[in-house]
Amino acid sequence: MNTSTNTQTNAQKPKILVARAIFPEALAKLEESFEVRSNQADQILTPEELKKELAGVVGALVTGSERIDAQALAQAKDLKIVANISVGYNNFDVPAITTAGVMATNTPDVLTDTTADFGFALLMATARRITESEHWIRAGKWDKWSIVNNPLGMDLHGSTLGIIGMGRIGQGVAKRALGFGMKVIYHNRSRLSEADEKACAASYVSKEELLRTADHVVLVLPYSAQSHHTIGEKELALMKPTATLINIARGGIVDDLALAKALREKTIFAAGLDVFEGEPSVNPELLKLSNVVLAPHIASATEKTRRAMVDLAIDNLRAALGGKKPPSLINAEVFKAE
Ligand code: 8YV
Repeated sequence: MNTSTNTQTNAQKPKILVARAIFPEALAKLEESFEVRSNQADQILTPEELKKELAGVVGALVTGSERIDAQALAQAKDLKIVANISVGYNNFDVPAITTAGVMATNTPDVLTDTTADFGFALLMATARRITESEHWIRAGKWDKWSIVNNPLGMDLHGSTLGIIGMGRIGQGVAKRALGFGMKVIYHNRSRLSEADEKACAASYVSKEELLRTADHVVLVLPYSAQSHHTIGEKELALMKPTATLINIARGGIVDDLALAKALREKTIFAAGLDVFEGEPSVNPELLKLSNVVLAPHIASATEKTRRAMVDLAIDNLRAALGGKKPPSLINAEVFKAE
């Protein structure tokens, strides 16, 4: 951990924590207004270290890797805001943060299109066996063009796309599917308005119907105790043997062990995963399989979008510490206008 230099001016500056490495220019800008404890080494803090770092700061920029709960906040008596550099905030125990009187914010909107693009990239790579094909070439196995003995995939055009979780990113995936001539069905906690359904040309169906009829299933729902293992053995058994499953949501939404079994036994065709249970560890059973495309949680990872996420988190932090309502405040009840 580093503390910004120039201790003389630091004496008058509010103290903040930047729990993970961020872009140097963004850090330098923060150092103009704050005394910054920053983790440019990017080593994930242990819960004990995080608790210590949060004690004595008024604001913190964190990511999905930092769990913010009552234990982390136990000594954070001056803390006013925890700004997540992430739209998903399942790393936040929101009731505990609210009880501590701390504002919690996330980074919606700025990553919607980048994440939806990636969902589509993963879907295409999975259905058309792109990474498997590359491994095949690199292993020197491509000796001739062949009608039947080449990696044969599944079509996107003319197929049915099933989206579970139809928030901003889910709707972004649906709109992209229109350009591919796909029929879109979706399942969500609540049905979209007629106008939003029309904009995505998407029809609402039950989860069971979606799993039974979709050729490609994309998961874009937030993680919670209720969405844990939304896709397990029972749900995988409903899917077509020709179907693909794409998870750009969160690890834990899919039972990875049950998925590995379905892929191994080819009861579904293939899967594309950007997120994993217990990541960055990946279930070793998945690593043995060629019909799964693996990505290291990079759906929002373009430079432009990651910069926009950091900037929005900083806007949230500056607003909260300046007595203004942060643009993406999760627990509005904590905000008191000064
Ligand atoms: C983040 C994400 O990069 O925003 C989210 O919910 O999954 C990613 O964009 C990741 O959570 C790290 O904080």
